[in-house]
Amino acid sequence: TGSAQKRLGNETAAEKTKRMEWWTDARFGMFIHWGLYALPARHEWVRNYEHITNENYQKYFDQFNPDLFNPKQWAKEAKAAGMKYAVLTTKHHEGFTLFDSKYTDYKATNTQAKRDLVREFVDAFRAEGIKVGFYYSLIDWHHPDFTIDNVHPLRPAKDSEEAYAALNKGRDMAKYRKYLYNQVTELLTKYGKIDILWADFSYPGKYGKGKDDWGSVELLKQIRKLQPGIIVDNRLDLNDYEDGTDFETPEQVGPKELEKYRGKVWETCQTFSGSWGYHRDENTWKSNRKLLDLLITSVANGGNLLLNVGPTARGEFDYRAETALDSLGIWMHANSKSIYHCTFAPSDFKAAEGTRLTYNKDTKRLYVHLFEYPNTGNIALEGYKDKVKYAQFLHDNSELQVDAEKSKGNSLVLKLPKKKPNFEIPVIELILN
Ligand code: H79
Repeated sequence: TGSAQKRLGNETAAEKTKRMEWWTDARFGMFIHWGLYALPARHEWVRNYEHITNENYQKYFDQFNPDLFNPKQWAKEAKAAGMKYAVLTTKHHEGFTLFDSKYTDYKATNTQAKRDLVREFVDAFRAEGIKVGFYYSLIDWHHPDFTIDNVHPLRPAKDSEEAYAALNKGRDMAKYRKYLYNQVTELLTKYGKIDILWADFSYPGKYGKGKDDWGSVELLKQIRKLQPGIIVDNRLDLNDYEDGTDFETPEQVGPKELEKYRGKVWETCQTFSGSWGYHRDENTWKSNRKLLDLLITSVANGGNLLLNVGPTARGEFDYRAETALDSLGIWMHANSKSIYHCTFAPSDFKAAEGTRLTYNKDTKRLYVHLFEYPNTGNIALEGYKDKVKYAQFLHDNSELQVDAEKSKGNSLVLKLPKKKPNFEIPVIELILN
């Protein structure tokens, strides 16, 4: 059967499915990107894009003062939007830690915030019954031992061995590797049960970094040992291992692209406006319809959506994020049964034009999402005729009658009100035989 794939542990496929069950059921989570980059407010990669030195970035550390930080409010808003888990940037590429690490001084505790912000996040979200995840950047543009590579803010203008060697005198990745290992160990020992670790990211190549730079094999073994139930993303560059990491992470891809992931275990992460950190001036905010599309299309292809908020430097969600979350919450309040514990439909159901299907295999319910609302007073569902016991709108359990005259052959024609219900994307719930 070909060459046996490398393995790290001895978990069976069934055990993995069981370990991940809460996560695949949840379908919808909140990503939170918060760090010093909230102050410049022009992208979390600002250090990289503008080639900023440690010295010139220091002003953001000095000025960091999140006087309105209230993670209980964040947790309430996540919950109201229907999100079941949240993943916070404990450290992003800039290297600043929101937690109190004993391995660095470059941490929230030493700013005007004067406290461990990760601790407060964990407590607040757990109190709302939301699972907690830690994003941890493998990349670190602040650490003195992190070697300058082709993604570093201080990279040479032109790639050459000599240029990198000159820049990297005195830098030692073995020391950084130890630092990374120590901080991940802190995160997974000091905050109780952690549900997700979201490591970010690898870019193997001549002037890039991958599993040997991070010590990924040893790191993942430590992660599994400290938190046996944890779910780990696939960005540690361990794809050679059959039982390496847990899920794929298509980032900022469109709904069409998500169809390719059907049958895999995956989560797409998406921003509201393009950047992940708070960006004051971006005017590329996704519409509510687009956000719903991403959520529904994720579930319709068997995946999760991790939707990002970038809180401001004062520690609040800005009004554009709040408005978007509110509107998702209104839809989810009425329609979340088509999301939680759902996946793609059995193959004998074809999605009618303008619809997307999700399916709950335990309740045997099929959900028809009306992306285009028919103005004809009915909808024809080809091939559904003998498979459906009862039809209703999901948001109010109002019956949708069969139009017996129009239902010819295998076609099931349902009568719909001429006027579209007051939801961007109404959902028909079909109770199957
Ligand atoms: O934290 C958020 C982003 O800041 C981070 N991941 C999300 C969750 C992220 N930003 N960009 N990316 C991940 C992908 C970056 C790809 C590129 Fe490249 C960096 C393209 C060019 C520079 C990879 C590295 C390919 C070439 C070098």
